[in-house]
Amino acid sequence: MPAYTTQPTGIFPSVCPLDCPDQCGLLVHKQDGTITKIEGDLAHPITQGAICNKVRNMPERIYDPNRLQYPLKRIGKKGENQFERISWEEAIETITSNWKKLISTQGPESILPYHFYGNMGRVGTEGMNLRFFNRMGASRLELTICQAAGTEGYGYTMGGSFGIDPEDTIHSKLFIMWGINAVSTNMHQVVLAEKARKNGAKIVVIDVHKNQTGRWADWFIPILPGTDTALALGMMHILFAEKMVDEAFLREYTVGFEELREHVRQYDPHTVSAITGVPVDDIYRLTRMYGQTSPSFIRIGNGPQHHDNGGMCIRTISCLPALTGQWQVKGGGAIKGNGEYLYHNGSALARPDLLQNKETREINMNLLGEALLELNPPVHSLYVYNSNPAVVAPHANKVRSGLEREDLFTVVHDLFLTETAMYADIVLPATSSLENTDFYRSYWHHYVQIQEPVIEPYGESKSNVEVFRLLAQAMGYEEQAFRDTEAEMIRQALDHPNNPVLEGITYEGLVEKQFMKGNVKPLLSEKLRTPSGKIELYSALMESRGYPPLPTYIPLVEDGDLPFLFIPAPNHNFLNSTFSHNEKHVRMEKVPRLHMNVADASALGIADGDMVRVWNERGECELVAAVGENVLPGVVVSQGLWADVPGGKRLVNALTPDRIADMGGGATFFSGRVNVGTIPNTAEKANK
Ligand SMILES: Nc1nc2c(c(=O)[nH]1)N[C@H]1C(S)=C(S)[C@@H](COP(=O)(O)OP(=O)(O)OC[C@H]3O[C@@H](n4cnc5c(=O)[nH]c(N)nc54)[C@H](O)[C@@H]3O)O[C@H]1N2
Ligand SMILES: Nc1nc2c(c(=O)[nH]1)N[C@H]1C(S)=C(S)[C@@H](COP(=O)(O)OP(=O)(O)OC[C@H]3O[C@@H](n4cnc5c(=O)[nH]c(N)nc54)[C@H](O)[C@@H]3O)O[C@H]1N2
Ligand code: SF4
Ligand SMILES: [Mo]
Repeated sequence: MPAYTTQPTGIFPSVCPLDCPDQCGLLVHKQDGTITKIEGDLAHPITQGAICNKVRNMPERIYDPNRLQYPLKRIGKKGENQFERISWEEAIETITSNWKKLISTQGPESILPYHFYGNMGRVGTEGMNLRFFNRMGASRLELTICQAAGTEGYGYTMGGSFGIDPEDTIHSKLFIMWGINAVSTNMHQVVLAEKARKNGAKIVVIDVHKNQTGRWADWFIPILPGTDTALALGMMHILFAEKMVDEAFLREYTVGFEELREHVRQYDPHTVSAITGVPVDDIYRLTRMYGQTSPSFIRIGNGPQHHDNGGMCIRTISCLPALTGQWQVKGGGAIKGNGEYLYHNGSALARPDLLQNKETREINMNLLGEALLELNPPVHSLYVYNSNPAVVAPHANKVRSGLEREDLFTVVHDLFLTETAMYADIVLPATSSLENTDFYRSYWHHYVQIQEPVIEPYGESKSNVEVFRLLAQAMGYEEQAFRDTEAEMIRQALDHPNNPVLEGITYEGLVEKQFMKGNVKPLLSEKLRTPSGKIELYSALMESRGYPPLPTYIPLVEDGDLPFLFIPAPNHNFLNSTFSHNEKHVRMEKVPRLHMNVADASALGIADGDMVRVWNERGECELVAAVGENVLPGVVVSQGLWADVPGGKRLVNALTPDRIADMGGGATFFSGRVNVGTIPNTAEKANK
C-alpha cells in the first residue's frame, strides 16, 4: 500500500477519474486523514492549476452522507428504495451461487455485465472485470453509448482516433468548435484557445444551441440538428470552386480528391442552406474564413454524432483539413479524439485468451431495454458497474421495464444508490478513485497518469478490482490472472512493444513523476492506418460495407411527425448522471430546463419559466421552459441527466430513441421528436 494513506496530512498528486477529455492532474489536500480541498496541479502541462467546479466540489461527493458504505440486499419491490445491510460474505455468496445455478441451467451467456466509464481508471474498467467475465463466458457488452458512430466515421477518413496534439492549438488562428460544448465539456481546450485568441485567433462555434460555448464564440452559427454533413459538403463545394484547396497536399496524402470534387458539385450553397438553416452568405463567409486562415483547427464534438447519421457526419467533417492541407501545419488539423495514440496492451489487461467460446454473443449497450425484454435466449442476470443505465441509456422506460423483471437477478456496484441500484437485488459499495490504485490515459491530450490511494476505503466499500477478485475466488477461478495486484496489472498494460508511443512510460516512472507524455510522432510522418495508408476522401472500405464511399448527406430517420427535434445534452455541473445525486452540484445547476424559440413558445402560449410537458410515444417529462433565441424554431434543448425525485418527471431519456446510428452501433440520443405543451396551474411550481 503506497504511503499516501498513512500520511494523515499533506498534499497528494492525483488524477481526475471522470469521463472528460481534459483528464486533469489534481492536488488533493488532506488534513487529519480527511480530504479538505481538491485543486488543479500547477505542474501538469494541460491542467496548469485550473480545474472545473464539479471536481473542486468533489469532496462533497466523496463524503456525501448518502454514499454507500455497506453491501445491501433488496427487501421491497424492484424500483422502491427498500434495502437492508448484509455482509460482504453474504453478498458474494448470494451472487455467485445464483450465477453458478444460472451457468449450469442456462449457460454463462444468460449473464450480462453492463458498464461504462464512471471512473476512467483502466485497470478498473478494462482489467480484472474483463478477465472475470471472459473467464466466465458471459455475454459481452458493446461499448457504444458515447462516441462509437463518430469513431468509426472518423476512422474511415483518418485510420483511427488520431488528431493533433491539443498543446499545439495555441498556434491556431481559427478554431471551429463543431458540435462541442467545450466551456462545459473540454475547458482546457477553451483555455488553449484563449491563449491563441490573444494572438488574434478567431473562434467559431457551430451548434444547435447557443449555450455557454456559443456565447463565448466570436461567431456563433446555429444549425438544424443532424444536418452538419450538408454544411461540411457545402464548404467543400466552395473550397473547390474557389480554388482554396491545397492540390499538392491532396495529391500526396489523400485518396479520391478528384472524385470528391465532382461529387460535391451538387452541394451548392443554396441547397445546403435549405437543409441546414445556415444562410447562404454565412456558408460563404465561414468557408472563406476556413480556406484562407492558417493554422485552422476543428474541434469535433460528440453532439453531431449522437444522431442517426452521426458516423457519416464525422467522417465528412474530418475530410475538411485535408482539403486545405492543414494537417501539415502546426496547430492546424482537427481533433475528434486522440484515444488511440496511448493505446495500452489491451489483451495483457483484459486477457481475451480466458474466453473459451470466442463466439460469445455481444449485446449493444444502447439496446439494453430490448436485451432485457426481448432477447432470446434471455438475459437472466445483470451486473452493473461504472454506469447508471436507468438514467443514461436511451428509451429509459423500456430499460426500466426490463429492470423491473422479477426473474432478473441484478447486482449494482456503485458509490451511490443510483436509480439503477434501486432495481438491484444486491447493491455493492464502490470506492472512489481516490481510494484506489489505477492508471489513466487521456483520449484528448497525450499524458498517461497514475492514481495511488490518498484515503482509506469509505466504510466497507471496495474497488472494481477487489470485487472481481472476490467473485473470481468464490467462482473457483484459479488462474494467476485473478491474483495480480493493481501495480502488476499497470505494468502489464504499459508493456506494449506494439505501441512505441508508450515507450519509456512505466509504472515506476509514473509513481515517480505522476504523469508522463507519450512519444507521439506528427500525424503524417508515418502511414495512416487506413487501407491505403493515406487520408481517404474516397473509401473503398466504406463501399464494401454498404456505405457511400464519398461523404454524403443522409437525412435523419423519420421519428414520427411531432413538431420538435429534441436535443437532451449534458450540463455544466454534472458529468452525465454523476453528481446528480450530490446536493451541492444540484444546487449549482438549479432546475432542468427546456430551451425553446420564442416563436414556438408564443404559438403554444408558453412563457419563460412555465413548467411544460414534453412527450412522445416513448414517454414524457416535465421541464421548466427557457424561452428565447438560443435555439432555432422547431428545436428544443435540455441540459443534464437529472436524478429521479419523487413526483418529478425529469428523465429526459424517457423520450430518446433506441435506434442505432449509421455506424459503430452508436446511440441516437439527439434524433428524437417530441411535442411540447403547457401544464395548467403549474406556473407557481415552476418558479420556485
Ligand atoms: N460538464 C460536463 N462535462 C462533460 C460531460 C458532462 O456530462 N458534463 N460528459 C462527458 C462525456 S461522457 C462526453 S462524451 C463529452 C461530451 O461533450 P461534447 O463533445 O461537448 O458533446 P455534447 O455535450 O454531447 O454535445 C455537444 C454539443 O452538440 C450540440 N449538438 C447536438 N446536436 C447537434 C447537431 O446536430 N449539430 C451540431 N453542430 N451540434 C449539435 C449540443 O447542443 C451540444 O452543445 O463531455 C464530457 N464532459
Ligand atoms: N440524453 C442523453 N443521454 C446520454 C448522453 C447525452 O448526451 N444525452 N450522453 C451519453 C454518454 S456520451 C455517455 S459516456 C453515457 C455515460 O453514462 P454512464 O457511464 O452511466 O455515466 P454516469 O452517469 O456518470 O454514471 C457512472 C456511474 O459510475 C459510478 N462509478 C464511479 N466510479 C466508479 C467505480 O470506481 N466503480 C463503480 N463500480 N462505479 C463507479 C458513478 O457513481 C455513477 O453512478 O451517458 C450517455 N447518455
Ligand atoms: S471533469 Fe474534466 S475539467 Fe473537471 S477536473 Fe476532471 S478532467 Fe478536469
Ligand atoms: Mo460520453
